[in-house]
Amino acid sequence: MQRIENIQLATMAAEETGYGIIADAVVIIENDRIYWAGPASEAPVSAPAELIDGHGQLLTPALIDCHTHLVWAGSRAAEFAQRLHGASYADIARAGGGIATTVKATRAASFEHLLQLAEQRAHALLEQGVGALEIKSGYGLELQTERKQLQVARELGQRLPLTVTTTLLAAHAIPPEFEGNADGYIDEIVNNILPTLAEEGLVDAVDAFCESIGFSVEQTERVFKAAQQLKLPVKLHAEQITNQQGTALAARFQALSADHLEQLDESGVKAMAENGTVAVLLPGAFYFLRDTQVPPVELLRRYGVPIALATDANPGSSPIHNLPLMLQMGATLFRLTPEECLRGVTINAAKALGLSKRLGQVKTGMQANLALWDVKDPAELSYQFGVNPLSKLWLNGDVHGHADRQ
Ligand code: DI6
Ligand code: FE
Repeated sequence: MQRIENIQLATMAAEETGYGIIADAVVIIENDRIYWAGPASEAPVSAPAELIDGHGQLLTPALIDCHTHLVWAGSRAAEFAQRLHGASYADIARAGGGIATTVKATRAASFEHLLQLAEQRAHALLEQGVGALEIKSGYGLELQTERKQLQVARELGQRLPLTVTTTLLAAHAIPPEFEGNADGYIDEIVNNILPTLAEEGLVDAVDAFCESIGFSVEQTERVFKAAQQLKLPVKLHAEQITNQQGTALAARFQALSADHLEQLDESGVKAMAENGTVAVLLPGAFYFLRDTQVPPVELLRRYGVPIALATDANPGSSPIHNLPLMLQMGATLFRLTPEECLRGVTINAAKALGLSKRLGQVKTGMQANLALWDVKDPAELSYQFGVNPLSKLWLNGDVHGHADRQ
């Protein structure tokens, strides 16, 4: 047992808003679980435990990055330079670059090389206090490479103390083999790629890119129906560049989340609220693509849609492996409050992954994924950027990484 004392605790357990602060708290860890968490004055006398003095620092759930494309090879720096000469993200995609560039490099890369690249990125997140992350495929666009990406994701979850969930994003772009035949590729996904990889236990959720430069609502629906038959939850890249009404479709399939959402309208927000779909906002992609249309945060608030924040770490639209930066960008670019930002990478991120029974809050019975921060006010986590305030990280009850600064 470990007994953490002398801490300010942000349980993040309040249902609607806020941090769920307990000014002088105790948290008791037994093996990989939280045995007890609450005010020091009510703490049980525990069995002999290792005492940890938190020195008045802030304890929160370990952070969760609920939308990443971490497994990829190659570089898109040259395309970034093209964008600086005036080409748009969509122009580059239409000219055969963009996602297709990364698909070529990822198909050619060995499992070991992909693993090495992804491990470096995941390790960077771990050092920032991230304890769980979602990893999407989508740079293979054929069975073998989609499998390779998901296997790398699973292997990362074995090698590192991170909780990794996998999402099949085969419907990310049309592969060269199916050029001009998007429906043929959707056939291949629903008849072969999805059932095969689901059978192999590699798929925790299914995603698609519903967009003018991606897949139509009808094509997305076919993928969702196939996922539903396999009893897999869905999520969607929706209303990022144009409004395709993909969010309403996702909500109809009780999607865990709809992500990006810059172009989302009120009917989509309403559909999300009615179906418990989380809004995953991705300020890194908004920033890197120099988008100007901010997601409808006020509407999301008004309808009570839970908001999560994630890196969208990927080589094309968000080459950013930094979740704390997303808190600051969530606040500066989307005007989220610091409470909303922290909820966005804890309780609401857990909801977006379907893991809210285990992760994202500090309460009895949850996985002991905890982060201790050398800050007094939790708003510091959305305010300062560039100095790492993490002083201790527990994952599954074990202390990890980072220098212990106490
Ligand atoms: N939307 C995004 O922002 C990423 N994928 C997607 O569907 C971008 C992926 C890339 O450009 O490589
Ligand atoms: Fe994405």
